[in-house]
Amino acid sequence: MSALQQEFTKTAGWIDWRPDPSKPAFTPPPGAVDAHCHVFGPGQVFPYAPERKYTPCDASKEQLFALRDFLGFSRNVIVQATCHGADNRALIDAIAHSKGKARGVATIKPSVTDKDLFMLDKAGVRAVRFNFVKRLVDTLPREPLMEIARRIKPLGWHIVIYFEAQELPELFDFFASLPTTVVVDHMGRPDVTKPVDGPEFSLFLKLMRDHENFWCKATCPERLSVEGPPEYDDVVPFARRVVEQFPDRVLWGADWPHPNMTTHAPDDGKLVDFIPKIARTADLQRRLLIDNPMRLYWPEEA
Ligand code: 0GY
Repeated sequence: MSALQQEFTKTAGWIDWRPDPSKPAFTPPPGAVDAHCHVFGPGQVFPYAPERKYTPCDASKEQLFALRDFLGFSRNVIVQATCHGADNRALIDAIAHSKGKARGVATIKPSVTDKDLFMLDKAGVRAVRFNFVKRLVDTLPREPLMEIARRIKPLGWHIVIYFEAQELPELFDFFASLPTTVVVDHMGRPDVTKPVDGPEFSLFLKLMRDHENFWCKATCPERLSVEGPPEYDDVVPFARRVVEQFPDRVLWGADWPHPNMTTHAPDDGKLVDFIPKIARTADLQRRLLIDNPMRLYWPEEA
């Protein structure tokens, strides 16, 4: 197989995103932000990173914006996925074509220059992502990450961290020492077969409770659920807990195009219908979908 063919061969077992989501029964309030989604390639225009651990199927900005409109959202926060490494061109291109309706979370290397940071900021990036999920990235040394944290702080950016619950005890002190606002992807990926009041999720809640600079995304029932679609009910107690305990520090996102799904292709309409189950009042929904993401990503309009 040639190098070019390899570039476009999707990882075995990977399920494509659904082109035909259902129309959600829940109507997001006007101005709602989908604060966790990705763009992939297209690989012919924005090649995937040589160091990637998986090759996705393409998921373009046009497809993302069409989904945004179909689901009833107004804005996107596009998060750099590991398959693009620290090459943020697809992300920047998507933001540039969003008519101000998208902002981004980039991945950067310690070698990034001040000029690069300035350009990323101008382009609409408002955060960096540190990924600690071992199947997705090689282990990241802490000191260079802390150096990146120090350098992005003056820009007013925050840090998005992605890790799995079993890694939190080891990472806790490092996370607590980060000097900016920190947003945790997918509630720190709890094992939802364990009790919501058990030691594992309690440690995550402690991180949120003791450190007011911590926020989290009440996202990804499709990844965390053991019961599976369409209800993902086993994830509800976890997501409801963070939404109700930290109503001003939670975000929601669809996670389209759902990288690395091997069990099922999530129906994005059903994922939107998860929102009223975890945010049970109009007030909680407004904070989750509008007030909080606007404060973080469009503070000049919030
Ligand atoms: C997600 C999930 C995943 C992948 C990435 O950057 C990535 O490659 O984020 C995952 O496989 O859990 O929701 O962003």
